[in-house]
Amino acid sequence: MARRIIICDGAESARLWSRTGADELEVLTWIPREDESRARPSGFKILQGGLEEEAIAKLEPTPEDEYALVSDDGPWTRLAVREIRKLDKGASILVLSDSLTEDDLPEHPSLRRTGWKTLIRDDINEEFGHLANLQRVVEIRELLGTREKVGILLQPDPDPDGIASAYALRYLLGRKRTTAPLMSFGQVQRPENQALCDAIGIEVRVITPEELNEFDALVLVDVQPNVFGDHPPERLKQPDVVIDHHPERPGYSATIKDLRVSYGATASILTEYLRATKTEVNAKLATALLYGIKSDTQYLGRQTSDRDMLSFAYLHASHSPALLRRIERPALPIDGLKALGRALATTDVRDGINILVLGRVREDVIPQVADMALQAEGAEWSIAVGTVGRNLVFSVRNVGYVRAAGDVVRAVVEGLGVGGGHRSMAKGIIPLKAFRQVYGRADRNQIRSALYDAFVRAINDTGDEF
Ligand SMILES: [Mn+2]
Repeated sequence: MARRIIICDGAESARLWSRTGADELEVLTWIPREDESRARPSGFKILQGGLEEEAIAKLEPTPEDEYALVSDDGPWTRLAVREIRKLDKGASILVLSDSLTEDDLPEHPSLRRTGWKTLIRDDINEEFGHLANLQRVVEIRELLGTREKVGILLQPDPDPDGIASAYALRYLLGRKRTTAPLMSFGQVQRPENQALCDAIGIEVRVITPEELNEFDALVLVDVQPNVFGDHPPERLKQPDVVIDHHPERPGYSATIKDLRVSYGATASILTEYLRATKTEVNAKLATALLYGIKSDTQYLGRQTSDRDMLSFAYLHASHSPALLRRIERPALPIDGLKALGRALATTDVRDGINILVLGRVREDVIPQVADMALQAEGAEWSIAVGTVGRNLVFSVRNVGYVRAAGDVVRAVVEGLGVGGGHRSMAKGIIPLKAFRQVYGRADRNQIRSALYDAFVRAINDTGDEF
């Protein structure tokens, strides 16, 4: 178990530390000032031998241990950092001081300064949390710093969480698309995901497994090698870095693995990296990460941890609402708007159901119309239907306190097509051919009345008779 080695400069700081309630993993030491040798603060031991490498070595620190230096004295603190570094060049060090500024402190990559007020326990845990993230970033930067070309690999058909996280990692590494491209074995497909790339200016390169060998380092983000099948390309079995929130999978070894299964999104991990390193987060980056968390947690719904909430709140302060809107509501094509106009002309809410039949439209128009149709007065369900290629495609929304949309859509398409979804959002596809076989025609009126009847049946079916 990693310990926290606390070294206090004088009795006063040690007393304050002990008064706020020390943690059992903490090794409490202090160095008396003049005339203080008999004023032992409770729970603290004198660091025998003073502020020196040998004295600290007697505490038998391991590389996992973290340090806190409590002092308002610049020379004392600089000396302490120097002696600790002799023992462990990469040690994590937290400096607690109100009067020292960053300029008073020595250069050390894994060092953070915070004020006395963080001696209140929740804050100090938070600070150590930042410190652990900082240490992780230092390790990643060290590992990848000398590599010329770093490939950042996402799952095939990358999702917003993966795309935003990879983009943030590249930013954190201070690299450009030429030296750290975002890559996938498959294209970005869903319109919202493409909208994210367009709005932020992110390019995801589609590559073949052979092309992995062109890179001097390989980083997997929001994904682990098993996603690429039971026999992934050899290069994938030894990535340099894996950052993910999915359960750990066997069959590969990575130099650095940061897997946080309790997190709802990888974007929350990257947000913590950015915070810990005090990296400035611009509006584009904040918006991308915010959208990544939002979409992976279904707007902070299921599988959301406190960590996701904190990151979301942090990003919210600097994101761009206009940019987020552009991603979530991609521009409607003019003929889509005309189709919407025709459908709206005959809109009618019956039994809480609002069905809009759009005719032939671009597929991404359909979910946007379904979102809007739910706003009709009295509507508990909205269904937007369009013809795409040889299929009827429909998006379904509900107000949330009724039967789950996914279940309803599965019942509606049973024996006809495919469909599914979540509590309040779902999608279905019925081939026109199958529709005609059952209902004869596939004109607007027929589509509307057939779907209306099918939805009324499915919504009111509680499943009890089975
Ligand atoms: Mn994810």
